[in-house]
Amino acid sequence: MSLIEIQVPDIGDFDEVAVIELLVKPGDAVKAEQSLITVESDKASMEIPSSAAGIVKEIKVKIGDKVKQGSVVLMLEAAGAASAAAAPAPAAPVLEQKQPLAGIEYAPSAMNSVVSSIEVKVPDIGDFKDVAVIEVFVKPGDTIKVEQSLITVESDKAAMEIPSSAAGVLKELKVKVGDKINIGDLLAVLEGAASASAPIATSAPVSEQKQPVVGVNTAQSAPVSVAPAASSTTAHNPTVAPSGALPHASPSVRKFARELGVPLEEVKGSGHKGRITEADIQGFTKAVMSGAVATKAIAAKAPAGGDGAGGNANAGAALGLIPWPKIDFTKFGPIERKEMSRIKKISGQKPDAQRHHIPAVTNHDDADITDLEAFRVATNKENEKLGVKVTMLAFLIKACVAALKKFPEFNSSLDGDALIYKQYFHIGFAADTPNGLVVPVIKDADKKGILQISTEMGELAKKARDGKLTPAEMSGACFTISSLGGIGGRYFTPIINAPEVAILGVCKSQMEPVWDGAAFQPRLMLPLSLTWDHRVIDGAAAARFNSYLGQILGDFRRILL
Ligand code: CAO
Repeated sequence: MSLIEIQVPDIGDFDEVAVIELLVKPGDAVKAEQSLITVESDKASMEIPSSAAGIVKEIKVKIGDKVKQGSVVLMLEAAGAASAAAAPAPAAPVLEQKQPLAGIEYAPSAMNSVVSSIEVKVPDIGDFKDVAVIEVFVKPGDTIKVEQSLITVESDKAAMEIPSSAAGVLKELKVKVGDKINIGDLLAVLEGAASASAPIATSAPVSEQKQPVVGVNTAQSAPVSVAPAASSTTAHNPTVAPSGALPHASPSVRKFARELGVPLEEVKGSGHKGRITEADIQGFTKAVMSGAVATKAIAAKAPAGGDGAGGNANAGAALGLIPWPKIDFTKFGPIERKEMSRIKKISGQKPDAQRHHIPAVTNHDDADITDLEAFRVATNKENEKLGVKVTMLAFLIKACVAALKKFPEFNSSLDGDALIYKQYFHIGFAADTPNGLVVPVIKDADKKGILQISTEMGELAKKARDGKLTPAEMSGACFTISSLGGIGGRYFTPIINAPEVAILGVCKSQMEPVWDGAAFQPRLMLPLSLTWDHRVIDGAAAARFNSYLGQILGDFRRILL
């Protein structure tokens, strides 16, 4: 009997992985290749097997310890000469013993022709918890490519396809339609030929893995599209068609429908809980082509029988409103009917409903930004070579953070009879994109300077225009600013982006004569429109908030006070 050290083998590129589980204890008899501990990096978790058989004498690590290749895991009393002979040199890599480690796909050099089991886990899907699986694209036996979509999940904010982080043959699918999943959950086990590729982390590589494809723009992408907190008890069940009758379909089915010009809301879904499948789109298209079915657009153009109704005649019925009038506009002249983009539909319908839930009031005011604008222009001149352009909106974000700090109820949300006061300062800004309105969020704006905010705004606005914002980038705002300053107008009434309780609308600044007590002076005045939820904020507080904003914008040094 000899005492041998069992060490951490070659675990690829992972330095200093944390021990998260001890699978054996002193006195246990272990076999060669039996798992001893589980370690986890930010990319993968893996079990470390024993390189020899014997009795565990002493465990040299504990949960939370960081280990790396060569670290001693435990002392083993080797079972007989044969095993002792099989005991590896201290750095004996498990890989050389052809022991696949769960969660890692090995480099060809390490595994030769060994087939490994690869765990595919749910990657970073933003803040979304317990999202429902609504569609499964693959079945056991399928050959899966890296990045191939495996399933679609849907939260109340977005539908997204979850891609595979590895290639291989699908051995086992661990989820089914209706399951709720979270980041890190095991999705599938692939059997990957070791010759496939260099090591690929398969355990939810948050930053390294391609973002899941966001197929449906999020509810929060529109400044007013999130259900108000008061109605959160009737939260959207992702597997049931929402009452607004928005069709349920995966991003790829939506894309397919868009390519064919099929109005999704007119297709009857045959999938789980009425979900529209690709076959439904094909069937609908065939039916239209054969004349068996007419789309609403076709019906509207028909000389007789078509009512040409715009909008949903029943919309608003749930709110007790009179139905939208059905009008045949063709009676008055030529028309063209065009489907609205998905974002427009969301950002149009939900604010409408929300206006009826929230007693919203708007205060208008002006801020004298003469000096601030001069400072902004000078800053941009100085920073020309940095390539960062500072716009008024960056100053507004900073000014709003100061006002939110001074008036915390503006940084709250209703939760039944209670108010949730947020101690973080994430500011959303409405961005106009070719597909409609979205609201990217500058996170922790209180901790960032004007230049950093400007840089982030530029990046987020570009992603918004390219339709590449992730759900996480559109979530979590405390307060939203909707700036039409680059376009024009004087004042408007922005609609609150619930569950936020206020929103600032900003229009184009212009030179105005302002009385200074002795004479009129030309001053650059910025119109501010603050809409607030009267259940949380009262008129006096709103006037103070606006006036404080004006003071800061009038003299930005006040932000330091
Ligand atoms: N007064 C006068 N000029 C202003 C201004 C203001 N309040 N705000 C911006 N400008 C100027 C900028 O300085 C810039 O001028 P130069 O090109 O000469 O430097 C120009 O207008 C364009 O600015 P911008 O719009 O590109 O930049 P921004 O930071 O002000 O706004 C963004 C960025 C993404 C918010 C904006 O492009 C946008 O999409 N706005 C629309 C938001 C919207 O649709 N709101 C309505 C929501 S409710 O339906």
